[in-house]
Amino acid sequence: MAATTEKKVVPVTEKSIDPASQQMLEKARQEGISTMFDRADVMKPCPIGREGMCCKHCFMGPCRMVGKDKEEMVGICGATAATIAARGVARYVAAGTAAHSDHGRDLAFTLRAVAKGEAQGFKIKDVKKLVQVARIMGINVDGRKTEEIALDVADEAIANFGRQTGELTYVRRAPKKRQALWKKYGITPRGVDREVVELMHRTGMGVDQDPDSILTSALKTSLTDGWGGAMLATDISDILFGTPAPVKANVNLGVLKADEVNIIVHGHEPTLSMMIVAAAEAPEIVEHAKSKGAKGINLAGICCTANEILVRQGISSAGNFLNQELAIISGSVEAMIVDVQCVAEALATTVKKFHTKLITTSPKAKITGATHIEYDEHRAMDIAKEIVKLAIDNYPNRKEYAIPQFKTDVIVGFSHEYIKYMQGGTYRGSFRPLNDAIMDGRIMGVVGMVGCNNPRLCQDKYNVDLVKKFISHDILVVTTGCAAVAFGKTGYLTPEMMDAAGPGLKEVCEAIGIPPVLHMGSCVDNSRILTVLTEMAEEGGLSDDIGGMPGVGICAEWMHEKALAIGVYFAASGVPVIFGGDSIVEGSTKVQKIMRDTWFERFKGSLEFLPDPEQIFSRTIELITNARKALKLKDYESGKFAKEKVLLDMAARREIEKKQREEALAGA
Ligand code: CUV
Ligand code: SF4
Repeated sequence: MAATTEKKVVPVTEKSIDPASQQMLEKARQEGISTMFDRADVMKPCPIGREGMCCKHCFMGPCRMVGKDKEEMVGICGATAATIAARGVARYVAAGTAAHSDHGRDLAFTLRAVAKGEAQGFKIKDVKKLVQVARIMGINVDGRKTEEIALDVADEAIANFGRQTGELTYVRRAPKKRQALWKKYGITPRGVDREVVELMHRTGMGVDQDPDSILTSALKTSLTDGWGGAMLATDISDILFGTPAPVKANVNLGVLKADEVNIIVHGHEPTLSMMIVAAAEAPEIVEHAKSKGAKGINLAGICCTANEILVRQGISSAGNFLNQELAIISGSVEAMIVDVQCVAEALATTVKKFHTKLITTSPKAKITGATHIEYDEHRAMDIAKEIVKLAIDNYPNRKEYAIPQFKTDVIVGFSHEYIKYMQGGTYRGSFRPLNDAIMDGRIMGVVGMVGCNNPRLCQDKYNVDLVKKFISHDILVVTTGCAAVAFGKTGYLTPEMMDAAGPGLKEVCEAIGIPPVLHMGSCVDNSRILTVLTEMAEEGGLSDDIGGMPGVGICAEWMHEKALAIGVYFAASGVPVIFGGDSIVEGSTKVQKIMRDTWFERFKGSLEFLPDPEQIFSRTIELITNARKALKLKDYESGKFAKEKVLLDMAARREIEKKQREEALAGA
């Protein structure tokens, strides 16, 4: 009977909590277009690989550990389940580190070209940041030209990749205690390339075969991401394109426009997209768009290319990872321009049903069926204009389209510099107010919520469920990447959302005028969170190291290997980290214990996997409570605190008002 063979279709409401996504997914299904959402139901994950129990590091295998006794099993070479699971994690970390670091390396070369006057259309936008970075690097700045300093900074940055001995430059930025701990356990990183290559070597057939040793090496390599490639990417992007400060923008598919040429930039790098922003504003280009019957050019982003231009220029974001196919399915996108990372190959098939042009631009990332227009920083502006023109010329080809009418207001762009500034201004900016608020229990702790969408989980649901609970428990949330966009779509990135926060957090948000959830940028900008934690440690009153802070890192809907590299470098830096979804080391309790318990004993940072948001929440509260206890901070008890606080607030406010009146009278 036909009915039994028909696959049960999962309702769109179980696929995403985002009404725009639901609407586009409905459209896709009606038009018979396949998406990641639906393919996730058809393509069941390999259960062996999913729990870290498949090894394919040599051709005697692949060897699979299955069944009840898998932890007692060995591969043909004798590799244990624990070794296999640890090697799996390590290779994820190597690949993730490579991705962020290659991105950072390209930016360093761009800075070099700019310093030498060879990069068309680029200039150094934030000289103050350049000087600040140069000082950290130990580069002389006195009486020197901007370009000279920039060239030295670029060369020092580039040296971090190929460095064979010594230390990564930014190791010195970490709290002293952290540096000592890294030394003690032998994980002070050398150069990025060296650590990635070594980790690939170690995890090959017949090399490092002690799970603890393999995982220690993964910690070391991940540090070249957080304190290397990613941190350099953040700093150099700030130097070239400006350090973010709060800016208003819109988020979600509703940012696409009916009567304008819609161009989407997608991927991770800011360089070409920044140039496209400029190209789309050039008078002759705008004129050209009008000559084709469009009212103008509308630029929007997806994934972290979006975050880069969102936090710096207020360019709208059309959404996060799972929105990429949906934007095209709206039928309203003239061109989608992609660079590197998180670009689904499926786009090449999806665009065939529409007029959309898919344009690849990185020499590292080509997709069969896409138009390749290669980016070259020496001719960046010319290339940007060529691409925008191509999109404009495609506007008359637009047929039927349906733009979901959902978009939200957001305030984004909380760089660590701005977070410091907002707590006291240019001269008195410090982390004192934040530390004080944590010490006296107005803020219970800080949680970093980062990472992707994953079609195996209902889009945005896990992140949003958690953020709601955190802020109502007076936990300040800092966020990046696709998680940040999820919070944007649901309204959490507006100051008005302070009403959903607990009384203590609300008071702090009110005093400074900030949302309870701070969008700090793209995935490489997770390095900003490391800087914030370091400054909090140096400010005093809490822990004198990143380790021991009442803070937790959460990656609830992750999918990319980069996310795992981030999780591991946070652990190595002293932050307990929780990942959502299934555990990639489910098959080995030994490896789970090393990553959760042994790492915590050594580094006060850890990585664990919890599938259920409820569990993630209660574990987070437990970790923060334990940290507060160890620091002997005032008890935080939600509820009791809330009541006390309200009374106190009323009395305190009356007291302040009385004082103000008296002062005013005295002055008059
Ligand atoms: Ni990296 S967060 S899907 S784009 S890595 Fe890509 Fe930023 Fe995840 Fe999102
Ligand atoms: Fe099997 Fe060992 Fe080869 Fe892995 S390295 S595939 S466990 S023989």
